[in-house]
Amino acid sequence: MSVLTRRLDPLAIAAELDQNGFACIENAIDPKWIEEAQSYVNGLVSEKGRRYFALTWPSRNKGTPPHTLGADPDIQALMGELARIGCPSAATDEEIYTVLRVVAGASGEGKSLIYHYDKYVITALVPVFIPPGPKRKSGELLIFPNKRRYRAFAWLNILEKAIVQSGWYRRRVTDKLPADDSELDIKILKPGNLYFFWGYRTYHTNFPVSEDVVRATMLLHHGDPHPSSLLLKAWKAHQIKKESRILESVDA
Ligand SMILES: O=C(O)CCC(=O)C(=O)O
Ligand SMILES: [Fe+2]
Repeated sequence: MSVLTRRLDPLAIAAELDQNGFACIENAIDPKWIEEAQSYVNGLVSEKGRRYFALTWPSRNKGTPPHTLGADPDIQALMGELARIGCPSAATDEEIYTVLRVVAGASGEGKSLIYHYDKYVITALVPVFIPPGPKRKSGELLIFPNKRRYRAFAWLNILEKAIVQSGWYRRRVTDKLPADDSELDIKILKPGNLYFFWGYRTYHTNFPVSEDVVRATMLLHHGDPHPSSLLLKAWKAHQIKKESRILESVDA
């Protein structure tokens, strides 16, 4: 059985992302999965202590909720479609990149307001624990949707990110945040819902999380607009071909 409660239409989601920069699919995640993911995270928190941690590729641990999610064929197909619609030239042959992000305790403070663009075309966000709480203190997601286009060159992306993800730039953005929430695109998330945004194009971050609560999200990223190994891959394929030709001629 799929982790998704129903079939989702990638074209409709992509259209919404182009228009509004964000999509919320209500009750898209099987409640049973949420329950299992919550007890999985609780286990991790009691094992690691109340601090910030992020597990990369948690989906590779078989028998865990992150694996069930990452290995779900419907989710894989949806992520592939969305990545191709968002950026037709992006590489989508890689395994979906997953992160389980847990913010708990005082160390979460330093991990907030770190504005960034994701490396991949599409970001899917699956909330596991979302604390209720005071405004701008419960890890709310803040987005500046579809702020940039795909950059034609990887080096341009690197250069741009070096600027807009630098300490002074981030501090400036924070200093200039309007006090009025209605002037900002703040997303209040809810476990059970599934959220999407164009991660590569959307400048985004999280507000701090007060010390006494736990916030946990599963992130899925897919579609590499700058597959660095494209040239390398082509060269390798060429080498293999050349080699087989050599072998053929030796055999002959
Ligand atoms: O946990 C979240 O709400 C988003 C985190 C994020 O942007 C990321 O891990 O790339
Ligand atoms: Fe992100």
